[in-house]
Amino acid sequence: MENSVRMIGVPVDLGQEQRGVDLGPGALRYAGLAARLSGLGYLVEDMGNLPVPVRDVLGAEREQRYLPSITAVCETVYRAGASAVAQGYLPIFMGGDHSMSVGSIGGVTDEHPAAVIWVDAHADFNTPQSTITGNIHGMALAALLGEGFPELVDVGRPGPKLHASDIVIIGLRELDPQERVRLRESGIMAYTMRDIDERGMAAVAREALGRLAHRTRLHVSLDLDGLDPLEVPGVGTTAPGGITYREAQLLMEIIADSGLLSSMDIVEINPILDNSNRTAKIAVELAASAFGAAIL
Ligand code: B3U
Ligand code: MN
Ligand code: MN
Repeated sequence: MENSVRMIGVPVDLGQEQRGVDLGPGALRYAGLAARLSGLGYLVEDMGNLPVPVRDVLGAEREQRYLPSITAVCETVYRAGASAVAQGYLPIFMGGDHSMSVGSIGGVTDEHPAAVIWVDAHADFNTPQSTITGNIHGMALAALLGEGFPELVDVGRPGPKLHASDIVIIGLRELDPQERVRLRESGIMAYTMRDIDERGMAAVAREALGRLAHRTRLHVSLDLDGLDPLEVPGVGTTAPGGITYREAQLLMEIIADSGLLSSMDIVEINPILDNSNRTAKIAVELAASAFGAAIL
């Protein structure tokens, strides 16, 4: 793939209730993301943060779960992603919460389709009807498939951005009741923690890539809550029994071997809940592995 990386900060915290996720881009910068990737031989450009409204001044939107602002942010993210790809960069979107992926994945598929590996404890497959919390970060994947708020479905270009067959979820362990039914009916392949426990991450990762082999570009959407909260305490919605650091490393290394990685999201890091920026440091190591940092 290309040899130039563009870091794009998206300090959005409007898709969920915890404060602090907006500090994710800074945490990744302080953890040395740019230096780590340039050490691997990439040309790294940090374009700074995209403008995101501060929730404290959005009182009037609270009832709407900040849908207008999230939509506007995702439109901006979409354009940044589409132009990064058009200019030959591999974009890394630094969240912020997972709602920003409506823009990032929309944008990177503006010209060419891509497959998506969605690493997450959750499926983010709710609609406004199925959600219990009302949080829009729990609806991001559904919106990318054309379901839910029309404003989100139509970010960047009208309609769905992905087919069910373009997606695999890895690390799944928490679903809302109606979300479970929706996910089953969608045909999306999801590897749960049980699959990883029974079969091992190597088998899961290879099978996942095999299912996505009809695409020549791969976007990795890394929600840090897919990992075990004992290893990454700095996330807002923790779910016990997650992917270990070693399993996550192996997944990223197998992704690197595919040579298909074309873009990445790193989302849901909450430095306020973290322990000395540990979660962002782990995310930097995982990104480095995905971008080809093998030991030998
Ligand atoms: N499914 C729940 C919980 C959740 C989704 N994404 C995260 N948490 N991080 C919801 O709110 O839709
Ligand atoms: Mn998520
Ligand atoms: Mn999650």
